[in-house]
Amino acid sequence: MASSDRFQTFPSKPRVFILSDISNEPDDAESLVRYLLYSNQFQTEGLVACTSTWMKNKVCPQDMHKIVDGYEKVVDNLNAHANPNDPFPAADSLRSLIKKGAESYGMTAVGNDIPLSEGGELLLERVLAPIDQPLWILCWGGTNVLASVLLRIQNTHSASDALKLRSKLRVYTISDQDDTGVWIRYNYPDLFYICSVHGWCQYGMATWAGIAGDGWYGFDKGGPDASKISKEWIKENIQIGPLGSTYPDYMFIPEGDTPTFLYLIQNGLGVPERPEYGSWGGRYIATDISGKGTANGHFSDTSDEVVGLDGQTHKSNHATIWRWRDAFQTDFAARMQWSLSSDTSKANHHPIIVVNGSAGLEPLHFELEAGSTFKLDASASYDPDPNDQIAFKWYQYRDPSATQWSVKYEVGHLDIKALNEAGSIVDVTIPPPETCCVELISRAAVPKGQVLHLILEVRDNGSPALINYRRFIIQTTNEKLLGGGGGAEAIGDTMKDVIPSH
Ligand SMILES: [Ca+2]
Ligand SMILES: [Ca+2]
Repeated sequence: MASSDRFQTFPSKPRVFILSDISNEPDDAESLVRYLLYSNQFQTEGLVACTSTWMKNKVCPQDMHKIVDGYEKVVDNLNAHANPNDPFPAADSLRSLIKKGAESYGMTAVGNDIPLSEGGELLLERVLAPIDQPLWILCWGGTNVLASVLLRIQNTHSASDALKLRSKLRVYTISDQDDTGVWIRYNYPDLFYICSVHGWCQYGMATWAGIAGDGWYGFDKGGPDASKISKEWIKENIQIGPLGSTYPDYMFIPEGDTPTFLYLIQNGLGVPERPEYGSWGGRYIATDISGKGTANGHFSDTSDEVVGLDGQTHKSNHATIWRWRDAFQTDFAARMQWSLSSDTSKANHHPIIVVNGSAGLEPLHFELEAGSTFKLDASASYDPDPNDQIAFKWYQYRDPSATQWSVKYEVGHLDIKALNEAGSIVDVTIPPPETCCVELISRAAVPKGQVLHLILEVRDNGSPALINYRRFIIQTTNEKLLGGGGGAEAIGDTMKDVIPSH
């Protein structure tokens, strides 16, 4: 039997505040069910029912309560599968965070003389709390609760204090679902704001649709595997037990809002402060690179190149999410099993990755000279389930290193060589300077070149099989300024011998 103190720990928990237009259609309820199965790795600070263009004049906090009632029946079971250091929150503590947002649409709830809703008051309190850790505001519907609080802060603080308060906020919105999204981006361009921006209601364009929208919206045909988002799979694996039975059947697509917290899940893959690094919640990139850096501002769509189910390479913003679908659906199903029984021998638990003596989930950073070789040793990794074996897969995640659309012309290759049969120890060779440490157009050698991303994926053989990740972020260096030459002043001249002519 697994000993619970060997289960994954979460020493730091992102602060999360959810704004949800729950019950405009079933999908927010579905997302909340999944969220609660991860709630021991978050510090939940608000669950606010809000409006959107799909439900303009009412809010439905009572439907959050129904799901928390289901959660209450399983929380003891869930705790049997959690490390004792990181228990799931009590149902009553979650209930106390459920509030109503404004019961009106968009900007009609935002103005100097318009009082804050009770959800707005709670959000304001959490923004003003003297805590340095960022507050993640996950927007599953309209954003007028957030807009009203930002305006209140502007009206009651000096410009510099308001800016400082905003600098603690991290927003991930599921497109614009009312007229306050564009107002927020226009008035507060400093706000860290992840959002696919596209024509009004053109949701098939949005990155988040990659969670499950390929069939409904008709993108990336043949690429994503739809087997684990079918109604049958969901019925069998998710709609089970007291919590799972609160998961409604989907109408359009399941869980369009879920990428907001898939992005924050602590599995070693994502780095929340860096949307361009990619995670289960997708990959986004700064819209404005004028020098504000990556700490704030708007992050919008980018793409990944992924080999799909059909064996073809698909390149799209949606692929930044659907590439992980098998893993995040399997993870969801495994956690729903936790809700059914406190017997740890009847469920699977995540492998724990230990690399070069480091057992956390945070990325490991290296500065390594172009052309050099270094060793990574993950052989101390283990699985807390006594009978599980673990397998190691190392790969370069190339897309986050590219500054241009053409990953294949731009990003150097890491050479990865297994040193033992298990594949738990590898030698990694950094590409030569001419491919990772020269400026794109001038081809001048630079002392610090590309940042390369290496992922270790450790999978167990439990049922269903679970994955944890570790990310290695490698700043390439070029002390002797080697490898330069052959550039020009214009990109076309530089690339003319590289790009095949037609
Ligand atoms: Ca929603
Ligand atoms: Ca296991």
